[in-house]
Amino acid sequence: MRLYRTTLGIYVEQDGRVYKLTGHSWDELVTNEDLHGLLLSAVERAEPATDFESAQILAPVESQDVWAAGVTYYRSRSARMEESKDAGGSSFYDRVYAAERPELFFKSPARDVVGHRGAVRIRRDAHWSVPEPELTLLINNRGQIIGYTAGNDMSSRDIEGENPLYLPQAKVYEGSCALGPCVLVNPDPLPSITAIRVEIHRDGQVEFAGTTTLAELKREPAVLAGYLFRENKFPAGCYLMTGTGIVPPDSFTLRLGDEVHISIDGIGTLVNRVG
Ligand code: DO4
Ligand code: MG
Repeated sequence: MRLYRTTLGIYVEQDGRVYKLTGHSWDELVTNEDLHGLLLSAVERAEPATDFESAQILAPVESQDVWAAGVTYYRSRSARMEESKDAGGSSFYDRVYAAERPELFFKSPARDVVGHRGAVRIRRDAHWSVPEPELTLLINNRGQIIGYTAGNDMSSRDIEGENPLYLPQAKVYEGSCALGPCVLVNPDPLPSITAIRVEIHRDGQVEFAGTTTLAELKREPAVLAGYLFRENKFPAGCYLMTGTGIVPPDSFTLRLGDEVHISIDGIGTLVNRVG
């Protein structure tokens, strides 16, 4: 079942039909004891909605801040070791990839999350910017993974490569985090064959395309969520991006006007223009 937050309210999609969900705020749904069960019984009682097509999709967020995991794919480890070799990156990225404790960092307050068809941004003081397509977990206030969405962890590679202490500036700025288009509500882990794809469109052509699968993700989503909830409380739940396994070649940098398409099996495609 897929859950959409829109300008006309909250909708559930099941087996190609869309139903309007009334009487619940987004935060109430995220913190419900049994969201999957609630949606199943709502869909059984409801008539298919007729106004979904005229609704504008919003970011699937009310009070959920976004955190992110890093260096969870071998491709990310190698790209970062290379970009930061003058700053000693040949050892610390390798060490965190192998360590028991994952890299976790704060990515975005709820208010700044960009939704499907919104504009993401590249920093004006960066000259090497990339999207990071990431499976993103929706975690309830009890630390349980209740759903999945597609995420874009926009990053400035020159800034993070210069010095690891610049990571927050490379990662956390206005327009740096996009989520959507919906949440796949599924209490079960996703299969390892789940594909994550990105296409970057420029002037009507595909400038870069890449793909990976969850089989390449080194850490279990539940383990990442467990580390995030150690010594932290999230009364409205939160999102956790699980890291990127797709890094464009070093010659690539995003430009204004590019369009980033991130597709994840079972979820759909998140599209954002660089504005
Ligand atoms: O350590 C830098 C950030 C890593 C990251 O965002 C990723 O691997 O996706
Ligand atoms: Mg990332």
